[in-house]
Amino acid sequence: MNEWYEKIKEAQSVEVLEEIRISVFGKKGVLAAEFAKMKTASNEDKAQIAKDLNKHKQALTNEFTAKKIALQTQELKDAMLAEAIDVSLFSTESQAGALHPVMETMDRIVEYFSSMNFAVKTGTMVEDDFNNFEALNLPKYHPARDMQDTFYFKDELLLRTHTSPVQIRTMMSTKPPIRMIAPGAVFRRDYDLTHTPMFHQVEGLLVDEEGKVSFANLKYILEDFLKFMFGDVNVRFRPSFFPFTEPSAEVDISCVFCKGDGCRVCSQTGWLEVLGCGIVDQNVFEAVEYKNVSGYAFGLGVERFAMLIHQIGDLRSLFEGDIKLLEQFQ
Ligand code: 2NL
Repeated sequence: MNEWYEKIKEAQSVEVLEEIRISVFGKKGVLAAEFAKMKTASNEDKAQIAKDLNKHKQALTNEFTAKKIALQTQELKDAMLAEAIDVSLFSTESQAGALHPVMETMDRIVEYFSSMNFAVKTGTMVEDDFNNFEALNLPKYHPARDMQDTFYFKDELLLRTHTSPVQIRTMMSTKPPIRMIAPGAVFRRDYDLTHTPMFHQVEGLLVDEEGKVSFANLKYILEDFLKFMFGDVNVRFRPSFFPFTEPSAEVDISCVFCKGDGCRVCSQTGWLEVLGCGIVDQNVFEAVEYKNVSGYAFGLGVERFAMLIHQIGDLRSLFEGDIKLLEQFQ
């Protein structure tokens, strides 16, 4: 009998203890076997055997019950530890949004010109023929007005092809001097590797008394602006043509990819075109009935700036809303 006290004491799990219980207290267990021996015992011995066996039965039951409670308590403790949730841990990371690279670039452009005291003005995307074309020295039958290039509604309404109408409307409603930029979405019927039907522009306009505004003023501010945007780059002005400025120039920066050595992006020239600008054509001032003034203006494509700043190869990837692209700009 005594060995069973040891076995109960040393049981390592509830299952092992259960096997012991069956071996001791079960129908075919040791206690049953011992009690069975009473049948063949003499009458004098019977009482003593029964007394001893009942003492063991009681003692083993006490041992068993105590051990079972101890083992169950321990197993519950182990399970709780193993499955525990540490409420002091940080939760799994949630996805934070971020500004789209085009908007971030636009904000930086606005930041520069705001610091130079340019007012920021916006208008509507649906415009009319006068403000989008006529006032900008783009008369009827000018090729830029072609149905192929412009989204037209009925009644001479259209989607603005540049943000210049914001500047025309400002001049129509405000006396000079003017110092403003017009950031916003513009629309052209164009879709390929380097063109999307909607893109963003920032146009600038400065108007003051006749003789007060020079090409040198324009060169200074654009050079300073481009260094603010692209860092330590070289800047050059090339003669060009726009209907609304005379003289006009296109502005290049030294290639941000090859630093001017020549590569695929700059077509081996070492230069990247980033801006158009010029001295405001007198025909524009006539259209808005401004007299005895001079001014400069410029225009740029924000997507192109964003691509050069972030080294993005394909313009269209800016518009696909692919989370894998956007995640890189957190
Ligand atoms: C370009 C060129 C340019 C302008 C925009 C302008 C506006 C008024 C009067 C005169 Cl109200 N000019 N805007 C002038 C020169 C160039 O943009 O390449 N844009 C992407």
